[in-house]
Amino acid sequence: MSARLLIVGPPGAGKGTQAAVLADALGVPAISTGDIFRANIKEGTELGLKVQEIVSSGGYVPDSLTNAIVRDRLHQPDAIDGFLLDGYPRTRDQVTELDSILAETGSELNAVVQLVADPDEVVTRLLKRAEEQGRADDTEAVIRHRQDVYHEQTEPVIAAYKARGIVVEVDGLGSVDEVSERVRAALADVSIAF
Ligand code: B4P
Repeated sequence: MSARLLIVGPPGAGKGTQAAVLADALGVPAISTGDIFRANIKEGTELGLKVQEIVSSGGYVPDSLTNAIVRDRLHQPDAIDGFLLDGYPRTRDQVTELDSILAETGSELNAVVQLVADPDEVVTRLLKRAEEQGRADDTEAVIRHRQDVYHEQTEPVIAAYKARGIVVEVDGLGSVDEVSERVRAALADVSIAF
């Protein structure tokens, strides 16, 4: 089905994990700005070199760079009829940009899935991922910094979407399957069934 969705939540809430499951079930592309930055860092592209230090330290990449990437990605043919954005928008300026991109195509967001998770539990998850994947931004100090940045810059984004009445809140604790089932049920409640 065609659906235009966002998934948001604090670092480690399970966004990337649930985005993959959800996008697959909906038949839309999952677009993760974090994955795009990591791929560019790995390949040593010009963008990768620009953002490497910012991402490793847990800060946000400047809106001008991030917005341009998402604008380009959303204009690709596979995203015209629907998409699941993972980790974007993360700032108020990015919300404004996404509104403008969608207005150009006469479309709008159907829902925002907010994953909620206890801060200490997510630190545990991310430290486990650090052992498995060795991500530069998964040390405890950087994770705590990412949580602070999320609180300052991304919670206002969620408030803005709540004011529009399109946020569905989902408990992110439990097994991956349990959380997926909660996401499915929460979206069914707002008539997004799959
Ligand atoms: P992201 O890639 O979005 O990083 P994240 O917040 O850690 O989420 P991620 O998707 O990786 O982890 P998840 O919660 O799924 O961003 C990384 C960086 O890129 C940012 O810090 C910033 O520098 C930059 N960036 C990205 N977007 C940007 C934007 N819009 N503007 C500016 N800068 C931007 O999963 C975490 C772990 O939990 C996984 O290991 C997973 O296996 C595990 N897990 C998931 N569900 C679980 C469950 N139910 N139980 C147990 N473990 C679970």
